[in-house]
Amino acid sequence: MPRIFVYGTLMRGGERHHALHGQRFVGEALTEPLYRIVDCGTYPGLLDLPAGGTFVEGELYDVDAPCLALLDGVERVDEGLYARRPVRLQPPFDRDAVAAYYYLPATAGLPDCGSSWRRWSAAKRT
Ligand code: PCA
Repeated sequence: MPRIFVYGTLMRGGERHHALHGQRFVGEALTEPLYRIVDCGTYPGLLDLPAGGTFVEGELYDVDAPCLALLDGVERVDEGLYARRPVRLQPPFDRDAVAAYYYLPATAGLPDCGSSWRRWSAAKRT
């Protein structure tokens, strides 16, 4: 079963969490400090930043094939909005093959969310 790291609207309490209905929640997870998340408006975008990124907080799920296809649709993979690619997590998940949705469009000028979309978006609402 593919294992997916979600860091934005797919997390519990997020607007698109329903797309993970019935899938197995594995646990909360942190990436290695190789990434950045930016605020794309109403959702975050994950970027690769090998030379000085931060860790990102998220959740892990084991998903079945129909769910994976649904997630690719929700994240508009075929339109080039996100790409599902391997992501590196901290222990105890560092040996697992895990994928995440990376944001593909240009991100110049988009605010940096730090390590947590949940905290960032909560602060925006207040
Ligand atoms: N949904 C996906 C990628 C960004 C977003 O808002 C996720 O939660 O991981």
